[in-house]
Amino acid sequence: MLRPRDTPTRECTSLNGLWRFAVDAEGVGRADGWWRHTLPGRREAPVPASYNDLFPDPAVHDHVGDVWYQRVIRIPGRWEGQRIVLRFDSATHRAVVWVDDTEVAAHEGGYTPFEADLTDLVEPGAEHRVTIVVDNTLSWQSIPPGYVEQTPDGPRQRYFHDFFNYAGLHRSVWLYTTPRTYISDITVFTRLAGSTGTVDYQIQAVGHEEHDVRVTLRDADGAEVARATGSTGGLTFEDVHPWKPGEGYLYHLHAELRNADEEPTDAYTLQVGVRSVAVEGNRFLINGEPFYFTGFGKHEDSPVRGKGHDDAFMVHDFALLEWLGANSFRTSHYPYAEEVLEYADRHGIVVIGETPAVGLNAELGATLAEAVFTTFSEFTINSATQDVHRQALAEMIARDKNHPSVVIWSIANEPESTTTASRSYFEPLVDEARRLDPSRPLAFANFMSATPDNDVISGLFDVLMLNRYYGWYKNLADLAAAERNLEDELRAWTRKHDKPIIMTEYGADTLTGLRTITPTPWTEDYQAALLAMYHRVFDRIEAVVGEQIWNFADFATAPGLLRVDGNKKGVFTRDRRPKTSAWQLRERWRARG
Ligand code: GCB
Repeated sequence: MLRPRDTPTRECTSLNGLWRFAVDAEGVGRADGWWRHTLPGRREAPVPASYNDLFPDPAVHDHVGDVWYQRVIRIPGRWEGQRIVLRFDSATHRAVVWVDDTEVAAHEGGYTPFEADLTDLVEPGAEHRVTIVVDNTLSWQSIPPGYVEQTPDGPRQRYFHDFFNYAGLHRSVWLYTTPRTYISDITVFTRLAGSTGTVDYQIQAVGHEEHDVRVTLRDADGAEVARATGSTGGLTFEDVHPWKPGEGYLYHLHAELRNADEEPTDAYTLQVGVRSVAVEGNRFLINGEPFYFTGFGKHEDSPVRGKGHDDAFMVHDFALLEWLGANSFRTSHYPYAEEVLEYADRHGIVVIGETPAVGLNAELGATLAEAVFTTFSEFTINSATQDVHRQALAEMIARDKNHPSVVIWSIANEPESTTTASRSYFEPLVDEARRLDPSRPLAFANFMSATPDNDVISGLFDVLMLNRYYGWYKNLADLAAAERNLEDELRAWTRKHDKPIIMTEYGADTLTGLRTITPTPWTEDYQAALLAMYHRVFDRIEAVVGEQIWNFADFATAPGLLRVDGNKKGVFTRDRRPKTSAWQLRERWRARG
């Protein structure tokens, strides 16, 4: 799925800014046809942003169900004859969209884009009312899953993941044009052989006009390096400048449709990084060279905006990664805004892309939602959930397949993985991911109680990603025991599977300013000592090819006895001030070069 862009044949305008906003506390808006009129009340909400923290009102913060956004747009008069598209980069977790009185789109899943073709509905030069209802409810058949408990005081949302259920329009909204016959998708796969680079491409087009496809590849300075005709093909060229961790070199792939008179009728330019990714035994190779991941599991999370994308926080977070010498992060626990992946592409930061499938695990349900259930059953996570998961996976791959920064797909975070039911659930999803993208290694983040002895799904995947909390949820305040247990377990994994291991989570909640000499949990010193202990162990085990600390920054969660105004495992506070461990990581990671 292509991002909207201005090109010689396309125009793109942002619909970000203030929209009218209404919380549908009684759940009557759909029945009453709220899209037909101006929304009730006087509230406005910024897009992009979560709505939860905007108003000092628990009824908004903890609302379960629909909220409505609305604005009037004017279609530029010069768009006559063009195809006109409305695109939401995300609506969390599901949405229905109307233009004036007509429903134009519906979408399930909170972290991938969707579009509506408005060509036959809108009039260039005229004003139209755009209304979107966004539902934040999590159910057994949503990804991520959850359930709504009906209490005497109203509905309460329960869920099995450890971050606040922020909702709303978290990302940009666009109105854009394409010609009537247009390039609908581009897929590239890249290869390297010595100094020869190859970009295999497929261009999809839609529309009635006869056309030829022209493709030109230019280097970062604009010099042509290869060209081809036809909707699929390979561009091979010498003296390739590969995309590398730490150096996001990008080529420009210009795709053009030409009509019978040889005139360009549509044009789109995609940034392409030429690199290869492979797993060989217990090594992870980028461009044929062993790669060691350093960095974090992150969240899209900041004060006031919640999960709303923010360019200032994005640039700052990447600058902090660079300051630390970190080379990678995981998009825990959902696909991040496309701006983030494009930034990673340009700056050579390596990304593990994750689906929103988090909390598919009864053990976590018991601790995070005091809920007792069987993970996979007819009444809980079932084949309908699996379909939604498959769709989320497919939409993530469709959106992010061309990003050189993305080197692994993570299918889920900490799902149940020790039962035959879990195997039956995941096997088809793994097959589907391989069919959709044969080029990238697959993984999932493994939960602490799934050990080499009882795990039954890791064999399906290419890389072992382990989330471990020795020294925190186990062996609290006993780092010596934690060190022994961590090392024993890692060695057991290496005996069972000849695969690279990335520690995708380890860490300790830490309150900034709390200091100690004795090993005391929640202090800055304990976090630093715990991380140092993990690093000693990693350095002793060859199969460990990466360390991603949980978490980059403190983040908001649902209330919990173990949560002090959110999860405090950040190496930075929520407003991005360093804790003691940041300096220690900087020393370790910068020394790796
Ligand atoms: C985990 C989860 C992550 C939590 C973290 C924690 O295993 O993957 O979402 O936030 O532990 O801090 O408990």
